[in-house]
Order: sequence, then structure tokens, then C-alpha cells
Amino acid sequence: MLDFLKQNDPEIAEQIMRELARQNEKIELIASENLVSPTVMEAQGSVLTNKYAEGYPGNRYHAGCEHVDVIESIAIERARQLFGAQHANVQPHSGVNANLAVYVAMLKPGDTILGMQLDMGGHLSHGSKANISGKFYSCHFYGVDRESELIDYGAMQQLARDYKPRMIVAGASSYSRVIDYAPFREVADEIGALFLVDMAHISGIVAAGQHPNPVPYADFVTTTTTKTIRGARGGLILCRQEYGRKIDKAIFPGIQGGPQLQTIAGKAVCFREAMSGDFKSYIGRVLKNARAMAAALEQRGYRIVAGGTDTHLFLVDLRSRGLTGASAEEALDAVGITVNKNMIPFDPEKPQTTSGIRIGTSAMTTRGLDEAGMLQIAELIDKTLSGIGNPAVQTEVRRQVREICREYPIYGYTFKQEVADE
Ligand code: DSN
Repeated sequence: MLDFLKQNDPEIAEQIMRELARQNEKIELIASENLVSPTVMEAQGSVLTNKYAEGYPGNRYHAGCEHVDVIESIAIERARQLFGAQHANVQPHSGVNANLAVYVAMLKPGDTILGMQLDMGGHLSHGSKANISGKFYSCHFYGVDRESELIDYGAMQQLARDYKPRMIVAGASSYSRVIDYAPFREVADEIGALFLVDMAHISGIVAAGQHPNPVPYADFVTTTTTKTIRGARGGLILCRQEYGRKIDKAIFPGIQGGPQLQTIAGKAVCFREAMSGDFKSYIGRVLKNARAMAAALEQRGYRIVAGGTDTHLFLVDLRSRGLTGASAEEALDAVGITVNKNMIPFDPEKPQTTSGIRIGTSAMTTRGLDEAGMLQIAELIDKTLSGIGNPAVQTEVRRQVREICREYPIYGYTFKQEVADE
């Protein structure tokens, strides 16, 4: 493994091997992460990285595109088939670029967007002031109901009537329940708005038919290709045929230059994998595992935001335990359990501190853990958070984390193979 790098750039080789060991030795619960297949990695590490191909299949600004044209056409066709979409653009370098391209294609600077509030589960690229979307457009936000912590669809519709946005955005980074797209479509039609769904977190669940597909409801659907869908790091835009040309022009030459063909090949592989029966079973296990871990933590006295999960992720409210998201993230990282601190709805803490952590089961399910494994992890999380400041507890949990990781190695990697045990 990494023979050329080890020979020619040992500094980088060493850090890649260390990162492999880190991934292998830690319990990965960051909800946006997953482990791609070796097939996806092989496509991404291929000679396609050498090729310029500005434009689209059959209409390029560089010569020699006969093979990459076939690859990009396959990726487009698979994406369309997987999600039942009329048009697909597989070139976005990321999910944020995919969203930006939709805005650039359809809006003028200063136009109004209605998106989900960041601290209630939305995403930076849905209008946050810190993101280009919030700087170029006039953004308003809907959120969740204080009691149920579910999207307040009635309030969202009222905001849409009040502000008359040109575009309504649905989709979230930390919302654990099924999103009902019908009320968005209904109000978008009523006020003449466009409707964008960013399904980045749940696109694998949608592909597996285990979350409603937004494609029939939305004018545009965007996603990253890395999360539950378990593919190459990048973005994807799906839309109705009538918007296809505008979207393509917004990506190139609008906001991007040459497409990354190696990544597009990785996306094509991932779309094929996501069509398989194995992938459907995988997603079924991801969802079961998320429910099992949320329930196990609830039994141990943790409050789960929105009362549980229908997806791969859930939020844990740590206030009753006297902890912040930041302190829990740090304590868990120290024992080898990786999560991220996360705002919970109506969070009294700052974004750097937060009252919650977000937990996702995609990566550990890829490693092969089942519901029993999730109960074990929930117990380790509880032990760690109940034993902050107790080195004996830390040592014992770290030992158990390693034991689990060694039982379920990534990419068949065995310990002590390349990196010495600490
Ligand atoms: N929002 C980041 C996350 O969910 O981790 C990535 O888009």
C-alpha cells in the first residue's frame, strides 16, 4: 500500500497511514461520514485526474475526451435512474457548490430565499450570513416546533406567504425525522416560488427507498455523494428537464472550471453500488442501528431531540447531564469515539459550545456492527460521559473501543501491519 508515496514523499505517506490507523482504531459516529468501497477509491485514484474536459459530454473545450465522455454519461444516466430524475449534473465539486449553482442559475443577487435555520438543523449553504448564500441573497428561516422539535410546516408556510421568497429550501444537516415535502410544494405553488431540496444527509436512504424521494416534489434536488450514499467526495444536482441547461451553465462556466473526472468516475461507481440489493439491506441496518443506539441512550437518561430518529442520525441533548456538546465531544474523542458537538433546537449555548452532540450510524454499520454493537457503543458513551475526570474509566473504555475496532477492521486492514501500536 502507498508504495510510491512511501518512496517519494514519506512525509505525506506517513500521515495517510496514520489517518488509516485513526479511522481503524476509532469508533466513527460523525453523521456525515462513511467508508467508501475500495472500488470507489480505485476510480478516484485513477489516471482520470490527468484529464481536462471543460464542458459536457459531446461538447467539450478540450480534445481527447472520448473516454471521459462515456464515464460522465454513465454517471449522469445512473444518477437519473437511481433517483428517477429528468436531468442530472454530476460535476459539482461539493454539496455547497451544487446549492450555489442552483441559486446562480435561478436567482438574481438580492432575491429572497426561505431556508431551514442553521441552529435548528439547516445547513450553512441555505442562507447563513457566514456563507455566500447569505451574503448574496436575502434570507429568511423557518424552524422546528418548540415542543415536538419537528419542522413547523404551518409556520414555514406562513413565512413563505409573508416573505414571498423566490426559492424555498428544504433539507437539513441535523434533523432526525422524515421530511414531508408536500407542504413545501404546496406553498411554493401558491406563491410562485421555486423549490430546492438538499438531501445531502439522506440521499442514500432515498436511493434505498427508505425515505420519501424529493424528486417528484422539487424543482431541484442537490446532494453530496459522500454521506449515507457512501460515494466519492463531491456533489450532484438533479432537476426537471426544463432547468437542465441553466443548471449546466451555472456549474460550467458559471462557478466551476474543469470537472474532476476521477471523482465523477467515483460517483458513477457509487450510484451503481447504491442500486444493489446489498445497499438496500445496508441502509436498513443503518436505520435499525440508529434507532437502537438512540433508544439505548434514552434508557440511560439522555434526552433524544425530537424523541428519536427515522434516519441515520440523532441529536442528544446533554443539558440534563450538566454537560455541553464541546465537553462531551472532547471526552469521547479522548477514548476513541468520534462525534461532533451540535446545536439543538433553541439551544442556549453558542455554536462553539452547544448543548448537544450529533450521532450517526452510517460508518459503523459499514464496518459490520449490528444492533448489539450499537448497545455496546451506547454503554461506552454513557460510561465516558458519566466518568469524565476518572482516568480509570477512560482507560477501560479506550481498551473496549479498540477491541470493537479490531473485531471490525476497515478495508480488511490488520493492526500492527503498517503503523506501530501506541
Ligand atoms: N454539514 C456538514 C455535516 O453535516 O457534517 C457537512 O455538510
